Amino acid sequence: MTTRRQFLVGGGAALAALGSGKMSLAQQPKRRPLVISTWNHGLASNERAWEILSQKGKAIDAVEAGVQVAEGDPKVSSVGYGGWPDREGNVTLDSCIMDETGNAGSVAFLQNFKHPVAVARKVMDETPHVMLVGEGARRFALEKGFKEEDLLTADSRAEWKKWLKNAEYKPWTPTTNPTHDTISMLALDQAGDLSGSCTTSGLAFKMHGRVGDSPIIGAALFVDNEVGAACATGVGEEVMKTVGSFLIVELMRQGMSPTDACREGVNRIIRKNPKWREVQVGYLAMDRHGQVGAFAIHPDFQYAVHDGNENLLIDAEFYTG
Ligand code: SD4
Repeated sequence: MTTRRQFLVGGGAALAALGSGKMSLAQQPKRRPLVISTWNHGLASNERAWEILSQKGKAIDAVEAGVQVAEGDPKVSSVGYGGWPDREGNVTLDSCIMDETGNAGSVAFLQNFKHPVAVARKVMDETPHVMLVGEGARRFALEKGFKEEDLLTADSRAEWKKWLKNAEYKPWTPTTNPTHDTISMLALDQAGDLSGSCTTSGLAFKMHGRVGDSPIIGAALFVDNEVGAACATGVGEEVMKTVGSFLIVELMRQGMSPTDACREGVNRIIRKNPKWREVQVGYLAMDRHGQVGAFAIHPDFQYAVHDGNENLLIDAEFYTG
């Protein structure tokens, strides 16, 4: 029988067991550097991050460079260039980044820049603020030398035209749009520092101006170097309402394993929202020792883990009632 796990690149049983949550905490190797990211486009993004981590680079540089691979790939229909547009045909981007000191930068509702995560990094490094949105974010990006470009591709325009025929809006569910996947990434570097990033074009065919969880520190991403880091993908409204990534890091602080903390993050959504069956959310977490975990509402969530020996795509555990 063909299982998703046969997509593993490399094939290490240890990493696979770790990802499945079937390995006890005591059994999990304490490793660094390490990088994890959401969905199968995480594999290529992890490779780029690894180039930096393996040369003793900083986690913050690795997570910024890593997700730019997905941002620049026109085949990834939910991030950056080639991302599916809003109802009016505009590709609008949300992104954030957070480092080991608790510094963070973020952009929301940004249009026409291929690498919003790089703009978010500049917000973090070169302004006294955390978040810039819309026109202000655009002006800032131009000042910093980023070039505007049309991010709609022939394929994403065709998808939008197809959608316009019925113009029926349903937030993404696993069965209606399995390809709609944000990239979120967490890394632990050789020095033992954690960082994370997240970047997306958001839910396809959303209302113009809609901002999801992806640029919201504490929702789609949170890093606390003393404890660990967490990140999210899926229907952002659910993640925002439960402040998912912050919750998961706080649960790890109280002693929960990364997998158990992610499971509780999902349980919060399920307990609060009677329509939880209609939405997908997936969480990833990593503690400061390099132990990782993941959990999703529905079964289709995969994540990529690179520890230098292997770069594996792993099926996350999911809610079974
Ligand atoms: C959003 N969280 O804009 C993003 C979408 C996403 O996989 O993660 N899709 O709500």
